[in-house]
Amino acid sequence: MTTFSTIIRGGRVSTASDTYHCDIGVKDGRIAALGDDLGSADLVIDAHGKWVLPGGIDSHVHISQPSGEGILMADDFESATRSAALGGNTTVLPFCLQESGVPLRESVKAYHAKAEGACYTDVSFHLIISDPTEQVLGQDLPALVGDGYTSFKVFMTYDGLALSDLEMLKVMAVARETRALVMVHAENYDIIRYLTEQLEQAGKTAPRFHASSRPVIAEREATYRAISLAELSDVPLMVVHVSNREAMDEIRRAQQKGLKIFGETCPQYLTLTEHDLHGLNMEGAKYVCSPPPRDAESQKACWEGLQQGVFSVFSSDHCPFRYDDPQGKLVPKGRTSFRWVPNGVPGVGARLPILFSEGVVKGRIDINRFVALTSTNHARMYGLYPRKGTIAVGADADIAIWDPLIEQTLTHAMVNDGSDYTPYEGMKITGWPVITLVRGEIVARNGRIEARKGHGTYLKRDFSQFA
Ligand code: DUC
Ligand code: ZN
Ligand code: ZN
Repeated sequence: MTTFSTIIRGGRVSTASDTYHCDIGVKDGRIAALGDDLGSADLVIDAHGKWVLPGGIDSHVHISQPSGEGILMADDFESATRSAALGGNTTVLPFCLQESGVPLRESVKAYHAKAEGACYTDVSFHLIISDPTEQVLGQDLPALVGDGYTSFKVFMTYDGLALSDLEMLKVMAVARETRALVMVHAENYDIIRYLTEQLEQAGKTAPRFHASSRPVIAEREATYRAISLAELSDVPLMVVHVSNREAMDEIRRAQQKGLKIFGETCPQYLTLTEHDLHGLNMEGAKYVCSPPPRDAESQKACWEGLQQGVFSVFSSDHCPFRYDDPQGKLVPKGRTSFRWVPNGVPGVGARLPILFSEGVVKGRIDINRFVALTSTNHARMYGLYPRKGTIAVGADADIAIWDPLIEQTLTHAMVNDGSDYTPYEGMKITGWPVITLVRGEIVARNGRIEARKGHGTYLKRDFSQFA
């Protein structure tokens, strides 16, 4: 009888703090030993010349989320977690949206039904609170936090989603009471509404005007306001998808004051600019997301935020709509104005290779920061550590084995999600995750899925380490 089900032999192992050469012995889905000469196993994976890293945790993805009349999100749980696994991820955290007129618990149940038996990676849900009624604040939310839904997102913009400051304060009070973590989409709703009206009246309705309707000042102001509300409420806050220096500086200032304010940025803010929305005809719709990609100086700022620790997590904000599809980016109303183009870009499969190639290979960040930004800090932030997010005895054997030398040109086929494009098409990428193991089982190898659909399980989460 062998001691381990799997041994990963000869790789260079990195965590958020250390790098060392060792073998990894896996048993019952967990890391059972780290060392040399671990003996025999049913399966030995040769990792010489490879990096062996904690599997990616993408704590900001949207999957099968109701997105408005006539619009269909491009990914279900199968296709999204397929792409995630191919891109080196082992856990993803999508959002369960509180739907209008539906009891929150019912929305959660329905969302579980969509995920059940469909996933290749592990999953856990954040909630989106769109209507903080007395019932939600007093009963449903505290009960759901107790059941392991320990983080929720609030929006400061969008019809049907935006909360007033008063409502945000009430949600934060529940977070304070229950130790939940609040995530915020920070853009000033009225600035966007005002500018959208002005642009439309001037006939400026093409996708590129999406960026003009959501300037940096709208993001900066809302970021400052959200931080102020969190300070008043004495709760930690995660400002998601930060796109520019001014918003980042608000977060940095709060951190320097000692507040528990955290920031996230995403691949689109490192690699795209407003110029990408200027494509011919409707091509710019492919890049419509919020906040919008900005300019080269904003990209530089986002890199600094990653290097200096202002941003603790790097997520994809995977929010996929097909391009050439009347239920996607080319929804008929979207041709009449940018305001109706579904917001979001796919990225769950491309996030890690982009940061590895542009960050680690190009010397902007070291491998330990890469691991922290893509895995460990997500686990700490969202109550999954130390089961997830590191390579240590006792942790789940969630591991991505990277070939650091492969040079490829990114195509949509490589990320293989449910959309019909990637906004990162044509990028030169060095390094790729060649094997992804979820709880010790090979889920993806060399661009193919090997596990059965349904290997991924639901994770009930603990509290954030910061709440
Ligand atoms: N916010 C997100 O987090 N994702 C996509 C669209 C949006 O506004
Ligand atoms: Zn958002
Ligand atoms: Zn998002």
